[in-house]
Amino acid sequence: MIKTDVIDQIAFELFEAEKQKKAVNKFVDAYPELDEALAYQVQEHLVEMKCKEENTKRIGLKLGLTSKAKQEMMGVHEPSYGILLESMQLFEGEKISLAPFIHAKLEPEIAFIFNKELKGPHVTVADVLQATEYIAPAVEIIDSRFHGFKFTLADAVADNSSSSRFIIGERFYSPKNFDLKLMGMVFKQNGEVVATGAGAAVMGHPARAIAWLANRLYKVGQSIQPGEVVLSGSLSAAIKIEAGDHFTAGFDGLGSVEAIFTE
Ligand code: 0L1
Ligand code: MG
Repeated sequence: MIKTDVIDQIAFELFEAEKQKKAVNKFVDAYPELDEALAYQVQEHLVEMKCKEENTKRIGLKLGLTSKAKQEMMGVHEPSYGILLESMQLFEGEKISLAPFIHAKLEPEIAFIFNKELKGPHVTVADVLQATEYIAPAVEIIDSRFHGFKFTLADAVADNSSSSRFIIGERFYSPKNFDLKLMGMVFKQNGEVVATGAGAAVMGHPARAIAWLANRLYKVGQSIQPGEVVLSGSLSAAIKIEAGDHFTAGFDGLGSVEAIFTE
């Protein structure tokens, strides 16, 4: 198959999998040519299709696979990124129906909101912190379109890095008063602690993940734009969501963000 056909075919299958709520098998077996570079092209095409269908637009980006444990599990040394669309943003306090998801999980993350363009190839942690207008507590709902969350890095990248929805807490803070690598996090499901973490779980420092993103985007002629939001990557393992669940993710000094789920 020629390259554009492969891109179209995989993007279409992922688009339909999400729409029909029907998981698919990973693609690398059927399409051995699916490497990371091609996967980002599939992701771009998939995002274009979603923007058209949902009449929405890009409002930021997310990082995935930012923890050492997850990278080791996948046999990779780098994180991945995905695109956040306006239609993916949910708000604290609204009850979230599980109806649109295949097998959703929740991740506690730190949201960065930028007031300047962040453009590679030499962005540092200091540059990220300088360009950050605000940080805020956040949770990401991930929902892989692959059976059992079983995929290679290229599959996950094509699937927009398993992105689905996200909620950003309502209070925003300047990053200047925090040491983000030491920021503690307590993740509760129905009042019970299900995970704890610290900022350093995200590549040693959450801003390092953002610097990686800006430098990686440079390779495809892109940058992080002023006003965009970036989700850092999870401070703990993702937790499976069940109907009726009430989650809170509390971050030292930032307060907490909650998410409530129904059938
Ligand atoms: O946000 C994430 O860390 C998810 C990245 C893609 C891999 C996965 O679904 O676990
Ligand atoms: Mg995430």
